[in-house]
Order: sequence, then structure tokens, then C-alpha cells
Amino acid sequence: MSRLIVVSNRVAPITEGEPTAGGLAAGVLDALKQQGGIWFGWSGEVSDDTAAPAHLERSAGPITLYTIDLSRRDYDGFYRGFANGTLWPTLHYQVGHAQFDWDDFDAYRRVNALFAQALARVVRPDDMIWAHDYHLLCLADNLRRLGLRNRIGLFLHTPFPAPPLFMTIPAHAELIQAMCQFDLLGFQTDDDRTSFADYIRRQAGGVEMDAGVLSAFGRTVKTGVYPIGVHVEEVRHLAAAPSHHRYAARLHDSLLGQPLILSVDRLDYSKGLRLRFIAFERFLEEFPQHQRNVVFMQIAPPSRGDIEAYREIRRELEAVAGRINGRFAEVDWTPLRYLNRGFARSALMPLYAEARVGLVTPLRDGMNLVAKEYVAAQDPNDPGVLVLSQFAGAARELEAALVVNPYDQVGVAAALDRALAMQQGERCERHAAMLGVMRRNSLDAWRDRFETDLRGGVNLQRGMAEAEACSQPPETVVPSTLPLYDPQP
Ligand code: ADQ
Repeated sequence: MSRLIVVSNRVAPITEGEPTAGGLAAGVLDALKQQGGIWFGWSGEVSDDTAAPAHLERSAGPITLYTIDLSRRDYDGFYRGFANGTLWPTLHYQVGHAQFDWDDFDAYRRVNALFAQALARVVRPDDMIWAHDYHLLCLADNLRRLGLRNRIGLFLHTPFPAPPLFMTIPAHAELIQAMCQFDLLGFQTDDDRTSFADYIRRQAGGVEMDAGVLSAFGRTVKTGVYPIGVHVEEVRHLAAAPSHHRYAARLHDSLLGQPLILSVDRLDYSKGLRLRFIAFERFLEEFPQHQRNVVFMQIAPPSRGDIEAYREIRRELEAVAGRINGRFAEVDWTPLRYLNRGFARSALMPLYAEARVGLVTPLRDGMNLVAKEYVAAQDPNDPGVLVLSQFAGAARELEAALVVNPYDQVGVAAALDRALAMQQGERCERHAAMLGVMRRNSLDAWRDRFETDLRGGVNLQRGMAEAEACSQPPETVVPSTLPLYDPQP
């Protein structure tokens, strides 16, 4: 039987009870647990051994993990450099944080080729390969060069920006051409898919056919929208189980009846934490009746701490949090609690349930699972209110949230006041609407739809071959002088 092979930059810690601070990890792990398969990725180890990297294989229940190490040079150029220093900020419309270096891009190509070579050793001809995220845009291209004809799909967990923004990356044309070697490209929202299709039409001389099928570079690639979801019942179960309430009980006691505004994020400039803190400060200024009567708690474990932009945002947040507390705190009241740590899911979900307001205001986000988890964790009879950025993918589905512009501090402050004053009837109504959407677009539905479309994709590729033979092949925008991918040592 055809196996599912998941490929992502990192494989998740499989041990239950450990904090998992990445949305991709949460989604993929849940998906693989259901049906089993292979998960392939970087071990997280940096090895100075430059010889061909060893495979590490281990099984955890129905999941077999294969991992490879990276050299220091590749880690610096691929992970810190191109993936997280160029692609991540650009895909999140934060070009001010982006930098580009051709040596880093070489490392990105090299690591994608390395993944492909290691993967090719374990793939069988009828396996289906599902790659994840922005680290692996060139994976299918490398696998095709090795002669693999398997069905290969990519799901992009981040946004995909409008073409003029993507084109700030000097290697944009090569990246897009490589992406067209996948059979299926999945996006979180229709905006993201449309941006990619716009690039293909306007910059790559390609055409859009029916139902999201694009033709470019002599290939046909299907594109689709697959909003990632959460296991609603599982989240509610974790949130309500008394055995998980150790932290939530301590939090509850410490609040002394004051309502809690809660935010949970990886510490990342795309999550909009600095503007959120300033919006909370504005809220205390504009609505002084809430002073001494509310607590805002931000949980934000540091991530990517060896990249300067991340160290900088951490310093900035410490300064702003200190200023707000210095300005408003009383002997018996601290308005902002800022926690630089992660929590196991079982501990986090009851914390969501304690919060009267879930404040989720990224500047851009592919989806944002915290928003969905917050909604799922609420008691349907007395739910809290979600205040959600219009720039999170989740806002496309959770229209019944209080949707805000994270750049508008006055607007966010007003939404917080409105959320805290909202009557039970309206809270229940909004919550029920959001829960209905989330049940339809669950994590299972996300996985099933992507897999079904990927299985169908192979027929599509064959079916389109004839049609393409009759039409003029689209012109490529990639200069012929572009270097090929490095062969691996
Ligand atoms: P992330 O950027 O990591 O994911 P998000 O979608 O919010 O962001 O997922 C975070 C996940 O990690 C959630 O399941 C959450 O519970 C957990 N988490 C976050 N902070 C935590 C903390 N302090 N302690 C413990 N757990 C924490 C990327 C994209 C998103 C996209 C996801 C899934 O950037 O836009 O929604 O992948 O596709």
C-alpha cells in the first residue's frame, strides 16, 4: 500500500507532555498519529562531520522517524540565513527584517538537495510525499532531478505575499520555478493562493486553468486552500480535565476575581507583541476604569535566539513590559505578566479556559492555531471573547471574533473594552458560530483534503500532458545562466 511520507525541517519531540511551541509540529504529529507513516527531517543536531550525513531511524508507535544532521556551514546559511533571515520575514510581509546573501541561498539549495538524496534512499515508487513549509521549496525539484516520479505535495504554513513583495528576494524566479515541480501546492487562505497564482500569471508567463490548476515552466501544478485546524474535542477535553489544572488553579487564585486577557505566541516579530503591549498600555490610558481590574498575561517562549532580529525583539519587549508595569503597577496589582517560557499542551489548554479574552494580534500569520485553540478551550455556556488580527489566516474563518487591525492601537484598546463588557448571550452566539466553522475545518479535514487532492494529482499531471502538448509552452523567466543545484559530496 502507498505510504505517506511527511518531510519537514524539524521532526517534533514525540514524547507526550513536552512543550511543543511550533504549529507545524502540532498539526503534523496529530495527522501522522492517526494513520502512521514516515516523518523525515533535520535532527536538530549540528555536526562538524562533513561526510555524507548518517540516517537516524527510530519508531514511535505508528510513526517512523528518519533524521539527518546539518553541518555548521549549512545550518548557518540555510537555517539562520536564507530560511529564517530571508524567506520568513518576506513571506510575512516584514521586508524590513529581511536580508539576502547568495551564499545563504547556495546553502538553502544544498540542504534541499541533501534532504532529497537522503529521502530518495527510503522512498518506494508508490509512496506519496508531503513536504511542509518554507524550508523545502526546492525539495520536489531536487527529487525530480534524482528521477523520482512520486506524487509530491507542499503545504505552506506561512502566508504567501503579493508578487512585488516576493520579488524583493533576488532568487525569486528560481524559487517559483522549483515550486512548480510539486504536484500540489497547498495554502492556508485564498489570499495566499491568489498571490502565488498572480505571480505565475504575471511574472512567469503561466496560465491559470480550472479549479486552481496552474500551468508554467512546462508543468502543471494544482493549487488549493487548506486551512489548518485543531482537534476541537481534544482541546476541550484537555482544557476541562481537572487533573491538568495545577497551573490554571494557581493562576485563578492569583487573579482575585479580575478578568484575564491572555496571549500565547512564539516570541517572533511577526506575532506583533510589541504593538500589542502598546495597545494594552493605550487601553489602560483610555479606559482607566480597568486599572486594577484586569490582568494581561503574555506567554512567549523565545525562539530562534541565535538570530539577531529575535534577540532584538526580546530586548524591546522587556523594555516595553517594564515601562508599562513601572507606569501602572500598584503595591497589590501588576497589569502585565510576561512569561518567557512554554507550557505542555495539557497545561496550556486550561490556561486558555481561564481567560475572559484571548488576544491574538499577529502582523501576519499563516493561520494561527492559538486563536483556534482558545476558542475550542472555552466553556460553550460561558465562553470568553476572541480578539483577532485581520492579518491572521484564522480571521478568514473566525469572522465572529472581534476582528482588529493590529497596527491600530486605539482600535485594539476599544476591542478589549468591548470584549470585557460583552454580555453572555452575545459571547455564546459568537462562540457557537466560530466553533461550527472549526468543527467543519478540523485538523482531520485539513489532512484528508490535502491527501485526497495529492492522490488525485498524479492523474492530473498525466491528463494535462496532452493538453500542454497542443499549446505553446509558457515562457520561463528564469535566466539560463542560473547555477544548478550543487551536487552533494
Ligand atoms: P507558529 O508560528 O508556531 O506556526 P501557531 O499557529 O500559533 O504559530 O502555532 C503555535 C502552536 O504552538 C499552537 O499549537 C500552540 O499551542 C503552541 N504554542 C505556542 N506558544 C506556546 C507556548 N508559549 N507554550 C506552549 N505551546 C505554545 C506556523 C505558522 C502559523 C500556522 C501554523 C500551523 O506560522 O501561521 O498556524 O504553523 O500551520
